[in-house]
Amino acid sequence: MSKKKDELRQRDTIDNTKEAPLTTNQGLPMSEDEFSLKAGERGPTLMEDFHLREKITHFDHERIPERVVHARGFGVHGEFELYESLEKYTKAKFLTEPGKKTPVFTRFSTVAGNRGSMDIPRDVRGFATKFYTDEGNYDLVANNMPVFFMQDAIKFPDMVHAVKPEPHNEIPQAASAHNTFWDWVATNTESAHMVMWLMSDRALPRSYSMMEGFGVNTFRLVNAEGKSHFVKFHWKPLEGTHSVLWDEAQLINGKNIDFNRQTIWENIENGHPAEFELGLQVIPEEDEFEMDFDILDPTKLWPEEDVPVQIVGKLSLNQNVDNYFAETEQVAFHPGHVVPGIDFSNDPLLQGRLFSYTDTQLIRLGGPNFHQIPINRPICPFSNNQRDGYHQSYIHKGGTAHHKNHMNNNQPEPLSPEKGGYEHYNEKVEGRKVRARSDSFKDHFSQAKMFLNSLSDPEKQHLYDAFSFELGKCDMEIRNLVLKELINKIDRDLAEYVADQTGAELPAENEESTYGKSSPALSMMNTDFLLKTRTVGVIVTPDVTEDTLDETRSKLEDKGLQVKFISDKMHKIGNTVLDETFDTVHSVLFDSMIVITGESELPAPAIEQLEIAYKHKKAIGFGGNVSFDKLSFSDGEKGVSNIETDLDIFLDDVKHHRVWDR
Ligand code: HDE
Repeated sequence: MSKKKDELRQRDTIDNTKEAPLTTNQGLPMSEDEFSLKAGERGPTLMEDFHLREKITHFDHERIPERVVHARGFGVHGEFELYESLEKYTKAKFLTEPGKKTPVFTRFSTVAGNRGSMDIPRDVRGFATKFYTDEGNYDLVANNMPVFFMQDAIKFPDMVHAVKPEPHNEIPQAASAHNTFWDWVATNTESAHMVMWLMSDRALPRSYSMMEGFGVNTFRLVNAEGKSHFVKFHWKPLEGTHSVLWDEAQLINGKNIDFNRQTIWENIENGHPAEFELGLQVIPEEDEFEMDFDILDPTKLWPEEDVPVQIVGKLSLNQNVDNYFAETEQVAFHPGHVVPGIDFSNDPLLQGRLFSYTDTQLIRLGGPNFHQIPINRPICPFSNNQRDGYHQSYIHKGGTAHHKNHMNNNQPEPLSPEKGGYEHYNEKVEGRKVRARSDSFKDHFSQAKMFLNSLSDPEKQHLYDAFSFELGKCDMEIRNLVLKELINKIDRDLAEYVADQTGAELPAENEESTYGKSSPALSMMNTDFLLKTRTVGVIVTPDVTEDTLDETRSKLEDKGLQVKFISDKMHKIGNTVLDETFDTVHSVLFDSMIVITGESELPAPAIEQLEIAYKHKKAIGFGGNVSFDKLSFSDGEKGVSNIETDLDIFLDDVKHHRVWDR
């Protein structure tokens, strides 16, 4: 983290780890903080007890409204480093000085669930980053899916009402609702492409550092000469893009509701930053109409094979917050927080977003001065004539608060574009006022089909099963509606499968999209694979030796794996106390499992957990005298290897995330 940011945070820190007297909020040291002031030891409490009143009143007001969407989030500090100058596209300073490091704060989130909900529901993930640039804060408010449910912001409240728990009984929590969501989807088929992403494994990220980020909306980059390019922003995770299985997600949510946030927290504490590269897809303004879809349509992605992603810099999230509420909860993002050289397109979803974010902060953070909260403050100087309001924390000196002025030499003074003042892109716009949508937005199914065409077999099967699961929760009327209006118009095979699985009616006519294109970049099989940050649970019986434990740990940790020893109790073997028991963890919480025994037999929970790891296609290693008698698999099967003789094979299986062809 840059020095500047540290200094800024320093100013607003109360360090409770240091010795200090306990005071009231007015600074009055108190001699007592356990007993309220009473008339006699057994008597009534006195109204004059200002300390009690202050403490309880503050407590009563400790909660603020959670975000209406993206309520459950997890924030991390870091920095962004630019690889090479992008001056041919933009004049944004943080994107034109090679090697320039900009402090950032990123908040990952789920969308539908409330603040206390689980980490791995089937849901979209938010990926919002605030860049504290020298020219003001720039926010890249992204998701882990490149498209959205609708083409026009006016539909957002309807969609959110439909996707959140149903209004009469508040079921289901965190995931997309049943009847209401699918009713909305079937009656608003522009959602078809996004729904394919939501039913895919992308909705179940293994880790926040193993998912892509997409700015979704089309933005504009403007260079010093005033030339404009349309742009889509991407984050590419260095650890690759990987997901858990649906069955696994459901078990993880029960065993550790904080799975994703704990993973990133612990990785950072262990010195493994979450790393992503920033990518840009750029289309010159004059090529606006060259694609077979409208590039302003947020339900369409730009296939990476047609418009390559240029990698331009690296995001390294390397520092956990000091305080969740002060930082993660109070951070306020807005796609309208831009810097010179970054501008907007007429994407009708983006246009609505530009209104919504400030509006929501006013209610959530309680007034117009939320930009003064330390996590939201620019680190460059800022000044204007805005004054007063709730929670004003600056003391503005001087006798004027108006522009233009003579009294204060016209300060603060707007800067010309040449000197760095923001200038809106001089786009020519004309038209009649209409409530309508361009015909170029009318194709709802081609890219939904392209997404399906691009998946590997296991990914496709997971998507088929996800549709069947989700529609299986709906009334028959809704299942039939979704099959008829949506699925049958994307893919007949998918429609047949879901109809068969859910007992719904298969539409008589095949109306599937005939779009034949595929985009290999959309399959997670074509992503990067890294061993770093992968975890292994090592089941041991109490009769293994300390030497075996030491040797196993060091050879696995040497390769970057994170190791936990598990047994029926946290046995002390030599000087080593085992890390976990079959109750405190489960194989669903690890990427891979190893089992090592002495002469004793495997206990029942070990067998259960190994069977589940096997079912979830995880790499399984073994050592010592393990007997496979009570297991349904054995030595020699794919993804089951002896770590004493074939460690490299085991590690390769772990690195490749799953043994799909087992
Ligand atoms: Fe948001 N969105 N959004 N959104 N969004 C919010 O702002 C909204 C959309 C995204 O970690 C809210 O501060 C509208 C697309 C993220 O704090 C709210 C529309 C994308 C976050 C809001 C969209 C996003 C939000 C709720 C359609 C992907 C979490 C709390 C017109 C690019 C930011 C808040 C954080 C949060 C409105 C669509 C991403 C209500 C009206 C598309 C990552 O202002």
